[in-house]
Amino acid sequence: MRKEEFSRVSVVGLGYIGLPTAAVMASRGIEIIGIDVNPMIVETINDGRIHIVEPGLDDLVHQVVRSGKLKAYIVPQKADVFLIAVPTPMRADHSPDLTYVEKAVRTIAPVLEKGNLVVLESTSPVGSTEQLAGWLQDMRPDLTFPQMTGDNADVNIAYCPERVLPGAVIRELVQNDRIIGGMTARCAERSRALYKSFVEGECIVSDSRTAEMTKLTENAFRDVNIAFANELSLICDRIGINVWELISLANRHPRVNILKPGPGVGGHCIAVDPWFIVSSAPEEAKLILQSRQVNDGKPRWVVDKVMDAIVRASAAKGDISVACLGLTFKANVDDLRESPALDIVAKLAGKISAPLLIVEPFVDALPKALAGYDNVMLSTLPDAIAKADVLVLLVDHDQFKPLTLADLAGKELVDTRGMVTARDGFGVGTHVFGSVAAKPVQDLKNEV
Ligand code: SAJ
Repeated sequence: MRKEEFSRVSVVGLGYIGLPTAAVMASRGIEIIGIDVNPMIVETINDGRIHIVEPGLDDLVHQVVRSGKLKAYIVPQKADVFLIAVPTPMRADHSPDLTYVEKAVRTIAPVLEKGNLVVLESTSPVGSTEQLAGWLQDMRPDLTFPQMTGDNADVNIAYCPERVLPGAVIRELVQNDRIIGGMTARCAERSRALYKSFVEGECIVSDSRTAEMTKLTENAFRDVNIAFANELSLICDRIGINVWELISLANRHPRVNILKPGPGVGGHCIAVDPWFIVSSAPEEAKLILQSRQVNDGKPRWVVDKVMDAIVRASAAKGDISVACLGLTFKANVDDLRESPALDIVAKLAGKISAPLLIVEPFVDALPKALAGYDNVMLSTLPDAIAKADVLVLLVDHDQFKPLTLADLAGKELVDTRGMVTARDGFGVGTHVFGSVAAKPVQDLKNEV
């Protein structure tokens, strides 16, 4: 496969995955046509700027737009390859919604030509790549597709799931291994050649259904393991053990590696993808379903703990203020999608009339879910620490890490991430302390 066959690649969907992928490929000298339905996004990118926060992406996009290798459009353009990276959300009943994939297919169908390669990157339920091929067949009866003529098809189709970690996308795009699921051997080989033009990790070939399930499995694995940690945190709270100490000790075993409890699981991936497995095999996916329920139940549990802390603080001090540190779904990103922290703050806002100060270095304004509450306001970290009687640590942003127990003396503390509870070794019980006796943890070097 010669490199010049992919001299022009169209990336459909310029979001958290599409834009970094487009920019990295463009930086390798490939002409990239970015397509997005949002005129604001197209304009921002063509200006050399970005609409999301991702370390290193700003500079890269600026550079490739200036060199002319990346240009964004609203209308589709002809290309050698079409790479689809659009959202695949979940419906209210937890079933997958492929509407955006279908729209992307509708967008590219008119400009598709013999010799093209179409690659789906969006996280999708098993069978979606074949579904995409079926839609293309209906829309372009003049062309042949892999399900019709196998390796002799006019258009090749493959599935290659993204697997980059938000916050480390640029590095992981290049370094991670990729799984490439071709509808036929030729589809897989052509896609492999495409990815090898910018991926330093291995590109491993499989069929499209296995590749789809691989992606879902990776995120379900993480969800199940986080659920184990979250369940432990509930158990430890019940029986008066510091879960952070417990995990750090258990992880000293050479074959144990427990993840971190937290306020719940957020983001558009891990909180969603396991449901795609559950909806494909509801009878069999029992552990995966249970893990989703454990993780989804955690925000409610944290809210109950905060309410208990509020009751204690009010009894001791009368009028009190509450501060919540962090709204995003995890540390050092600006992403609020499926954020348990935001969910917890919104639930608290609906329950209390005391001032609720929010510290979130990655947002400039309160999100919609918190608008309309007079007692909820954005605050700075020093201001929140000075005023709060109840402090809720929800996201372990780097900006919050220097906080010590001494800074928080005299406050009720709900530390959902073990930010100070794990490091400073304080507290019987998992999340709530201040009212319980201190129990030093001697050795937390083996961080969880
Ligand atoms: N979390 C915990 N405890 C942990 C680890 C994570 O509570 O020990 C929480 C986080 O705070 C967050 C959620 O889980 O709310 C997910 O965060 P994450 O960092 O584990 O994962 P994501 O959603 O940012 O990215 C995941 C990654 N998948 C895996 O690690 C298997 C990434 O590689 C995928 O590309 C991404 O999903 C995706 O797009 O599917």
